[in-house]
Amino acid sequence: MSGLLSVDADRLLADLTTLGGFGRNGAGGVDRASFSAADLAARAWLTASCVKAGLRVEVDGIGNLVVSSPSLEEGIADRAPVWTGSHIDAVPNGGMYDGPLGSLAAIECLRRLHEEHVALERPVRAIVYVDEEGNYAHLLGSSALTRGFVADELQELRGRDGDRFADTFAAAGGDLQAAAAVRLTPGSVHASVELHIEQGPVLEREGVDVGVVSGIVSIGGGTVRFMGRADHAGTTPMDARKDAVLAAADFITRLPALVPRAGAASVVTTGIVRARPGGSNVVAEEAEVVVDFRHPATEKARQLEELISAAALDVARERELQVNLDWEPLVPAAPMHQTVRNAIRESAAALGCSTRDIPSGAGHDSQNLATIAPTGMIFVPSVDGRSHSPSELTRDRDVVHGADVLLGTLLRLAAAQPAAATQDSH
Ligand code: HGY
Ligand code: MN
Ligand code: MN
Repeated sequence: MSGLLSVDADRLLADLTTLGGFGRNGAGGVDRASFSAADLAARAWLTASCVKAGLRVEVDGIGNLVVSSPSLEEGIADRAPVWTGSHIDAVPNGGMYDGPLGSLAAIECLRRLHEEHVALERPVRAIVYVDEEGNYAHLLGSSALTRGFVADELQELRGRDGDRFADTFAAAGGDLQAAAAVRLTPGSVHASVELHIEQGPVLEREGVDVGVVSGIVSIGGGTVRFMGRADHAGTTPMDARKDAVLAAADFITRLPALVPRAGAASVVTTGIVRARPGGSNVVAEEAEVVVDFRHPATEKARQLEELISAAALDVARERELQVNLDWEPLVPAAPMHQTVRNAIRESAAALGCSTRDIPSGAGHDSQNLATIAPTGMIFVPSVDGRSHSPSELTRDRDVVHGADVLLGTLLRLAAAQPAAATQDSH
């Protein structure tokens, strides 16, 4: 890139490959839930490589990593910093770019600023948020920073494998009281920008280098639990059963016809279904369906929750079972801030990268950051639009483009005048 500060491409690509090895499974996917053994090993590797590079790594009360450069912050440490980062936890059998790209690029940008002793008007810090994938709660680490949790809420959280967050977190050295005390005050972050793979087909299909995210969807979800009666599979007549799995199946098959009533942009997913007691010769007593639903507008997502709840209650009433609805708080939709979007566009243009505005159907920590600071996101193309799968792939050229655009954006934000407080409507 002509004369512009750029990332060390080989180092960034090597780090992506190394990080992708933590939790790699036999199918070529990545299993790395936050605070799992693979995640703790990855965090230890990341911390050691940051410290070796002369950076400081702090761990906040919920386990987010905060990476800074002490030398870069001399004389400006008291000013609100520019944050950049993402996550390193993965969905089950996930890919190696969703989260790690933005986390490693953030650290790489900070390393380059540190190495070149770039004079900034405010600190730049790289953040690795915990449990973005919501094994315990949607966007756990950034939610703790922005909306905050009380310790009792954290006590109740369970992972997709049924483990208690409190136990797994404590085993990793965490303390629930400290986790409940990390909430940031508005103004404590000057601006935030996250690099992420698009996880969809648009940029690749249109041959565009960089997506300037306009807004992020509202996400809701939770567990719908049908409670029937355990009976013998051989001796119980079909019309005398209270089969919780049949109720769950009936509920799930009603959802595709239901979602368009909240708008064409609605999506609903039921990726986890659990039956208890789980014997093939036992009529299921309980069936849990974990539901994920989204819409670009928060009010429409709220309407989706009402429609889905009504469907569950209808099924329970018609089949004479009990049903329990346990919804997480809705994560609001977040418009991205014009000041950050402009900085991304300028940075991309300076590098000769083509751009287009693009909405995010995926959730991100940035939608939480947007509630306390001007926030933006940079997307780079996903091959075949695939993500949340071992097939997830972003080309090296696009990895480096994204990281260089991020670096240029950080330079513009860290030297920019304070951004206006209002969020841009997208
Ligand atoms: O689910 C999502 O959209 C994100 O990958 N956590
Ligand atoms: Mn993801
Ligand atoms: Mn992600």
